[in-house]
Amino acid sequence: MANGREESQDRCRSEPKRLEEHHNPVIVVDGTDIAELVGNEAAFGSYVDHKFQELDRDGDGKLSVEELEPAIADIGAAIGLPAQGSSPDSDHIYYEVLNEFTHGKREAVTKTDFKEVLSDILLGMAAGLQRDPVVILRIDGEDLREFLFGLRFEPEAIAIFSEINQENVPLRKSIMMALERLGVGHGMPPLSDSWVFDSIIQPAMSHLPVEDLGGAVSQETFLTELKNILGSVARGLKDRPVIVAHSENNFDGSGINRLLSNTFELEKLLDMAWKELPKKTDHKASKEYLRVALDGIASSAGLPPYGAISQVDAVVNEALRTLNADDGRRMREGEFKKLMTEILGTIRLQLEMNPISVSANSVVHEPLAASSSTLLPPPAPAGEDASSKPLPPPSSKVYFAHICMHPVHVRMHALRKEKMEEKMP
Ligand SMILES: [Ca+2]
Repeated sequence: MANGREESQDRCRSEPKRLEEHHNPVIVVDGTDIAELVGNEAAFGSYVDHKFQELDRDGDGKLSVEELEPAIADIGAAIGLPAQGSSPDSDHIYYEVLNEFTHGKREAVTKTDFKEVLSDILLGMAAGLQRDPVVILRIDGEDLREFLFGLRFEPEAIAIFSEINQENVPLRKSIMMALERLGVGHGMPPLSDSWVFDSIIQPAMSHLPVEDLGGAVSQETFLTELKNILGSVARGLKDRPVIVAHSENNFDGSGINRLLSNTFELEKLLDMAWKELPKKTDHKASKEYLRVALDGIASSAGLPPYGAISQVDAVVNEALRTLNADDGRRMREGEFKKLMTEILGTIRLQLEMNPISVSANSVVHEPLAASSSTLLPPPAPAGEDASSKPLPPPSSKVYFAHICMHPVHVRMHALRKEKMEEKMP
């Protein structure tokens, strides 16, 4: 058991262990502001009025599919999707969002519908952010300098070197490999971002020969060069700080645990899930639909939607296989509920033994000139002392990591279900 935990921590060892210990200004985006806006009847009403008027270009009191386009594009931008038409995966989400507005009919939308769907989308985002807040970090070289001149540097650098050295790599490549092993926890911005790479990393490495001549680098040269380059990266970051949106998702079975210990909620969810399954005249449903049913209650069980995180998918698949849930037979309601509970229990056990941790860092580029056109209110700093230096409000990219894991339509559907449940006696 302990072994599994260690492995999973090891996988994200380059991530900050305790973000609050960073002395850089930190903002936590947890969806509170969005939820407050939507929850404030008057404010949200006038917000919708204004937005609707802006979108209804021909002034007929309805939004045609064409007039909805800018709103859909805004939502796409707010959740960090690439522009429409650039990828089939994201276009699918655009399509889903449009369908939410038009109820799949591609007809003009009234203000009431518009308000309802917009509120669902925003609350869906808020719920996702509340569950997994995004932390906005300002990386300005201070943490990197602290790492460089602190006690951690030498042992960590030597450990990295011995790992790299097994492959006998030359100087430039070994430095690149070392930089890739350092993360936000060391005060390094994500190298995968092309702006960071071109503007911060490349200039710091410019004194190294472009072509790696000679053979494997010695430990001494490696340590000296790494120190030089990190010092130079820290200076670069001081002049051009990088804003990073950091999010972490832990799947450790605790969500399933909560659900399983609340028999009332569990029963309600399973009732709903059963009702939605297609059945034959004998009132039996095929086991093929177990996966769909499971996906439907995923958010209530603290699980990502199926297909979002492969490690979690593997755990789910294994649970279904172990319980013969994919034998294609048909089941009655009682059997369905029993099986679902067993599947959840198996997934919980597996996640408790081997928790899965996923983290994402994305660089926030635009200083939000575009925020006036976006559908989201700008978040405020978390706590007064959290921002000694003013931070630009986070841009659309902030939401990117989330949406990868919780596609907006999945969350909206989960929310709809909650609403339906509330209405139920
Ligand atoms: Ca119109």
